[in-house]
Amino acid sequence: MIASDGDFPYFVPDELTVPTGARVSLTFHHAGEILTQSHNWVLVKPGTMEAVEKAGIAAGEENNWLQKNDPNVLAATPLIGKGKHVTFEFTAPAPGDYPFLCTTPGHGEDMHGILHVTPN
Ligand SMILES: [Cu+2]
Repeated sequence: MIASDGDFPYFVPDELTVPTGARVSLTFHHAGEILTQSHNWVLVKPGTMEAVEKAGIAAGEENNWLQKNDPNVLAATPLIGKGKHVTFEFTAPAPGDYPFLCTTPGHGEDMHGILHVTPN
């Protein structure tokens, strides 16, 4: 379970740990009550957070603030509005530290974290 920090653009928690190869089921909750902006949760390859964010802004909101088939994106939820949940699954990648962020413009600067993938 991961959530936004109420109406603030932060993830709680901002660090997650999973074993490599695991099928991960994660529930993401937009805990805002006032904020009308949507959030998503996007897992990216190390070192590509800014590139994914820029490409997402160019792609626009109609594309979930994500470039279609962006090769740097490993997993992503749809955008969700305040009070909403989304549960999604992805397979944990090779061991390493992977950044995740919200690609709504202006959020990524604060709204990001790290997925630690451990060896089996
Ligand atoms: Cu956000």
